[in-house]
Amino acid sequence: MAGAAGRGLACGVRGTRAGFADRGGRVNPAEAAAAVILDEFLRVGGRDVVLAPGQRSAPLAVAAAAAAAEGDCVLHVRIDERSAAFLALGLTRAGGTPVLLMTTSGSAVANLAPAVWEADASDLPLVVVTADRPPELLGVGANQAADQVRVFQDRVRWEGQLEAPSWRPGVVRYWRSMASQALNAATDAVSPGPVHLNVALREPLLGGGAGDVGDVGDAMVPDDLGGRPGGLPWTLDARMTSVASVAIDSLLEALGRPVEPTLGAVVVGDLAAGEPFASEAATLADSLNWPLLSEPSGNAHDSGTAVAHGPLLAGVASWRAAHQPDVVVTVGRVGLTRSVNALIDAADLHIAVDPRPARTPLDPLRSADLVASAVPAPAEPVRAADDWIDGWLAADDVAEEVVRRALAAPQAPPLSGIGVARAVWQAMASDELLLAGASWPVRFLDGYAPLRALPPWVIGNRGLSGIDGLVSTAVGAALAWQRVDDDAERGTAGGRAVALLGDLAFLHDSNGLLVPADEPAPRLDIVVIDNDGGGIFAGLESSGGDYAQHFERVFGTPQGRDLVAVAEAMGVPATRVSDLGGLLAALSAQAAPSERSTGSEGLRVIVARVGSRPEEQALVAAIAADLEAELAG
Ligand SMILES: Cc1ncc(C[n+]2csc(CCOP(=O)(O)OP(=O)(O)O)c2C)c(N)n1
Repeated sequence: MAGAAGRGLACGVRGTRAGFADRGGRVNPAEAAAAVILDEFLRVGGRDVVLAPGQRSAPLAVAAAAAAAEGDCVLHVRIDERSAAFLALGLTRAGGTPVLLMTTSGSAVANLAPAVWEADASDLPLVVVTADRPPELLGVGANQAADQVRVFQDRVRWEGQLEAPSWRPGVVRYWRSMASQALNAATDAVSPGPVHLNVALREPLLGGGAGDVGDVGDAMVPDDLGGRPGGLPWTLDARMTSVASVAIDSLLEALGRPVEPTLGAVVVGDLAAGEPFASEAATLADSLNWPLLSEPSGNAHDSGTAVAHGPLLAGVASWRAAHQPDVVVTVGRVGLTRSVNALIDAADLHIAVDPRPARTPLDPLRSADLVASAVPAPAEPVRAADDWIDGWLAADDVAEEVVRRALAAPQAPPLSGIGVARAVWQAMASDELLLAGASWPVRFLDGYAPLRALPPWVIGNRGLSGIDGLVSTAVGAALAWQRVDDDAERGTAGGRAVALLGDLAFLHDSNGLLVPADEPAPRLDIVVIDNDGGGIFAGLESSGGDYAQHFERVFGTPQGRDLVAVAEAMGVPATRVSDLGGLLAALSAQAAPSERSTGSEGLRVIVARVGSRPEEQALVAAIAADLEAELAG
């Protein structure tokens, strides 16, 4: 349910007469409709508005700029719609509130698709408002006119077509209701996610004059353009669901299993920020003596049974066979590594916890015996004997030692992707935010980062694991994070953000570095693991045998660019480091910008020039081989 925030526009809509007084009592209905949409957004606690410029969307742009000038919203303007959309995604991912994303018509709208897809897969309340041509201009070759109806298909939870605003009785109620429906669908208690309001806009788009610009008479337009009193949204959706947790012994009974000490494990995957699942999963594992394996963005650590190197241990087939859990409880979206997938698949019983009751269950291996909406509560009779968890924890210590040894070995490159991921993880404070990029970066954190008592909060675009839009997502997430109040689920917040990206991901979204001078400035370090190309493919089937001859051209795709120069061309300071000392110095040198800094001040790129992709792959293989030998010995 959208919270009754009791806020709204200070100008423009509430106290409309004052807001539009300088128009001689005449109000352009397109401007009024835009202000009403924005007002409803603020009434549900929305704050950030992301805008890409255009002419057809002028009423939306003018309304947002006026509201931002009054301090009613925070406006972010970007020229590239794909980047703008990922910026909005990052803002809502780290900030937890809906974000309004507004563009002009035509191909601009198509550029939003990647972020809308990710928002769909990650259940994030991205509120897309697109300007459209009125019906008479569609299908006749009019300029910048495309069919925008159902452009996002089933990837949005709700879509509405707002008819071109004109003054007629009841029209304000219609605008408010449409905006309210969109916002309620985006923030739905059961199935939140992206929504699309497509707004036909007819000329004149701004100002007074002829055409549809009408008189503001009492009969037509009430003083506040018809908003609910007390700053409430037009329709408050109170259809809450509270999901009760069922104890693990009851679930075992329901599945016809004995209630007795059970060898189990808890695997935590990606979860939307702020959900209580991470701490509940940790409590379950702790109480049952079950190992706790958390993917980076699962953020579950707070258990004496937490295991840092689960993917490495599960990758040693002989060890896994001897330590295979009978029951695995997965929480959220799991599936980052093949080895942990194998562990889940081989369990007798798989209980999958999916916080999204209205959607197809998160069960990537189709192995779940039971799907639950809440993490099961622990039950004492199910608790495993100490030697079960002791075996896992002892092996985890061995794995940590093996990783350290491999990184320090003379044949290891002076700087490796694994070394960079570990150093970043260990250098960060608990009030900081870490965006783990797709491909190797997130997997290096998953398999190789050690346990930490007070780790940073980790996010990633794990809905679709795209390497697109990651710079923009990080910028948005940093901006939201830096003003999140302390939150029990995330520890403290408010500190610096760091993004850990591969070089191709960085280049893919280099437009995200364009933060104009007047825009809110993120405190963000982007650490690029520069192995010149797609490293992860080196470990897959595509690199070997007959496939090897074309590997570099069609998989590795080295771009051979100077990434420091790329960043600097975008106005972002950058440094290159080639050893661990240099990286740590660069990470600690980050200067906090002043409160009022804007643009790319506070944004920094650290290019970590690591060993070659084959060298990194050799390091991965050496660690696996050494671990296998140690665990066998
Ligand atoms: C939008 C998108 N396009 C393509 C892919 C497929 N893909 C996965 S990893 C990868 C290479 C990434 O290279 P880089 O960012 O340098 O990271 P590294 O593999 O070196 O860790 C590609 C192209 C993807 N995940 N998302």
